[in-house]
Amino acid sequence: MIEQTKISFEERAILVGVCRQGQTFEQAKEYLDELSFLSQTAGAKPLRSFIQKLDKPISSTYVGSGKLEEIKLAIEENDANLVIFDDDLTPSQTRNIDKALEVKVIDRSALILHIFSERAQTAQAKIQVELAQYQYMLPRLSGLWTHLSKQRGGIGLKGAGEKEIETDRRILRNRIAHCKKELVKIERQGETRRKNRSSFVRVALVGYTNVGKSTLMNVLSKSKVLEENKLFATLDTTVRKMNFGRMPFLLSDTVGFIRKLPHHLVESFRSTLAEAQESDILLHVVDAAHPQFEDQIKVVKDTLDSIGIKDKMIITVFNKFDLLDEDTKAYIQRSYHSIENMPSVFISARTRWQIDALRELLTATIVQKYKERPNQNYFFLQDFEPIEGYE
Ligand SMILES: Nc1nc2c(ncn2[C@@H]2O[C@H](COP(=O)(O)OP(=O)(O)OP(=O)(O)O)[C@@H](O)[C@H]2O)c(=O)[nH]1
Ligand SMILES: [Mg+2]
Repeated sequence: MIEQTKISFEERAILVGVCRQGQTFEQAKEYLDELSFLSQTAGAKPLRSFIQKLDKPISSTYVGSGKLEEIKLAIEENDANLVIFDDDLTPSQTRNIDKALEVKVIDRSALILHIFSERAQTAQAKIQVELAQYQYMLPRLSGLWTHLSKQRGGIGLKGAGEKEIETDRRILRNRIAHCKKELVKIERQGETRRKNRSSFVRVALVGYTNVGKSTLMNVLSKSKVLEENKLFATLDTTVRKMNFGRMPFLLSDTVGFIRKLPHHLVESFRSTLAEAQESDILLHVVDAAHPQFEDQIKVVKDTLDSIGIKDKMIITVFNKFDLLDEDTKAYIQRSYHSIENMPSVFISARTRWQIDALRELLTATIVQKYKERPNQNYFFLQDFEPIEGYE
């Protein structure tokens, strides 16, 4: 029965968010644009958006009853069959909204988990997502039962009692334990692989989703990892051994971040992010053409912090400069010349503009990192020409 809760995403969706105290309406609108992009990535068609100005979401129904009526009307007018809320809903909110709207209701976390589950390729990513999904479902089981009894026309399910819910809870707990065990096995292999690489300086690309990390990986390494105008194109870490001149190092591309990333997902992706954790240098890629890029920088920093990635050498790479006018370029270059005393570069991975400047800075930083290593004789650094002849 637990499998039945999967959502099919050929849907016509209405989006709902709250503009909180301290937020501008413009910000709330951009957040909802992101939710719209997420729902399209999931395969749904966003038709209308609703934002209500509130100090914080209402505990019983997230938005007020008047707004719910408006939404109900919009559902009828647009023949919508899905409503997506921009925040996590409590089980009782889900139940109440469900009753009022009589269509499928999901929250932002469920949407992100769905996208991750569709995109996961490797055994590790699949189990990581599965684990996060079960953890998400566990406290929400009673709400899910109400959903299911409706979806199936109620036959044989109406009045599902605590007993059935308890059985499901037990099943979920068993599955969670099983996933965790499987992950430990896979992670052990990963650890060995990473240890074998430890003689090289390691560089990891990190950043908000869709900023151009994979595109930059392809430009720098001449490899071909998936780059797409979709959120969360990359879920698995790719590592490439590279040479700038005769100097070897490892470059890795990994999963992007987003605001309000479900915390279970962050937890279960910890091992995927180990590559970033153990790297010597982070290239923090920023989409300079995104209206909320400052917010995104903060989300990335906070997420890195929350998984214990601190005190790293970070080069901030402001990407997509080809999309900016001259004034904005000058403003960003002036304002972000360095961040916390660490350098920034301004590039376009698409047009290759200033890629050489990035290589130059990266080369110097890698050389420095090799030199800092105790008791290591890096012969290739002796007569290393930082720029000429790199591959
Ligand atoms: N205009 C412009 N577009 C770019 C640039 N770099 C990347 N893009 C586009 O941005 C989109 C996202 O690129 P990706 O490289 O997949 O981004 P990512 O950060 O790896 O995204 P996820 O893996 O989804 O987190 C693609 O459509 C790229 O073509 C750039 O310098 N300029
Ligand atoms: Mg990517």
